[in-house]
Amino acid sequence: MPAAISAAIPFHPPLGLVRWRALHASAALAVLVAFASHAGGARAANFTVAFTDGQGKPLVDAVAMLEPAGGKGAVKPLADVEVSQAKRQFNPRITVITTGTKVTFPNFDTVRHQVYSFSPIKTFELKLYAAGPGAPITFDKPGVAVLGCNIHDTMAAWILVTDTPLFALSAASGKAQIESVPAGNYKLRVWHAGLNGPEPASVTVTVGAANAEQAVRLAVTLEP
Ligand SMILES: [Cu+2]
Repeated sequence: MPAAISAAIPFHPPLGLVRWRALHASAALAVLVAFASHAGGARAANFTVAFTDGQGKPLVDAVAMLEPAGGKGAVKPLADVEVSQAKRQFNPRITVITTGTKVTFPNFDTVRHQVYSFSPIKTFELKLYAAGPGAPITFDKPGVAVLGCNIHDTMAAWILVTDTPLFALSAASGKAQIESVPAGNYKLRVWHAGLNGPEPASVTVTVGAANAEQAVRLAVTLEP
């Protein structure tokens, strides 16, 4: 193995690169060589989306996703994802996972819950259960699953299943930072639980070697 390749490995491996390595070992090697040939190091940058709502205020819990313009590849499932119930609420209320991820629904309340989803990407109902780990559910299709509880009508949560490992959820600042994005052209998709109707149209963005920020305003007026 040439020295340049092993020298490139200590750089933060972009998530997309890890995926590529799993899929096409030879292709990933070629990418690593290309990275090593650039004096500045790995060509990856942080891509931040600054979300605002209909009033122009920072929008929390919005999701930014980058899909390679050349088409989607396979993604690895995430590990140890939980949507718990505590104080008769789901926590977290918004969860983003990659396709194939198993999610458990532990109950930390003394009351029993009955978690369900009628969403087309995953329809399920967990039988009434008391404190405990709950059964894992595998989310094997991309899209949005809306969760509810048959006992407590006010409980609601959303699981967004995506085919790209390049995603981020916005903080209270409205900013969603996707880290270590390999340089290239991407389709930027956005989502928020408070949006009515279909997902907003995607836009094409180019990620280079420098960190970049993109402003996105979503017509969300009410928190979900
Ligand atoms: Cu409940």
